[in-house]
Amino acid sequence: MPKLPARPPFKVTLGIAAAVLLAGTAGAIAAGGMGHGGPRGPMLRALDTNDDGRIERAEFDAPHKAALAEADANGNGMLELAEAETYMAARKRMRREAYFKRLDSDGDGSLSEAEMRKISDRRFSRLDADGDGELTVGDIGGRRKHRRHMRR
Ligand SMILES: [Ca+2]
Ligand SMILES: [Ca+2]
Ligand SMILES: [Ca+2]
Repeated sequence: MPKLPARPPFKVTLGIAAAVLLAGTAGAIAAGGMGHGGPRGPMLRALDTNDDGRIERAEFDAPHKAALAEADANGNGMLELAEAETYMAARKRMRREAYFKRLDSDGDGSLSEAEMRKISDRRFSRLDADGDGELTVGDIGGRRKHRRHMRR
């Protein structure tokens, strides 16, 4: 019988899966989204595990495999609907929590008016294309041509 290289069991990648989950990497890729940082930045650096500045196919696939391993609660190597739902719900919750923590700059577990004000400040300045402190049809219309975030 020809000796084939043994397929690494999914369990091996569970540690990576946890790290990837925390970084939000696998989900971002799986969803086809690149986040606000664009296709570069922390996400790609996280993928480049051998640090050579390129994402090899194996590096690209690793988070997907890891995500499957993480989501495959009964360990049968397949993703059932219930497993996928649980996994995605958990990811969503983590993302919301991370977002909340980012906004909660004093870390007291609640958002004050000043902290919430930062959200609207940020949205406003994104929309205010010419930076004059007012939103005009020109700001918003002009922006829409170049940016996709208006769809959100
Ligand atoms: Ca690499
Ligand atoms: Ca399964
Ligand atoms: Ca706070």
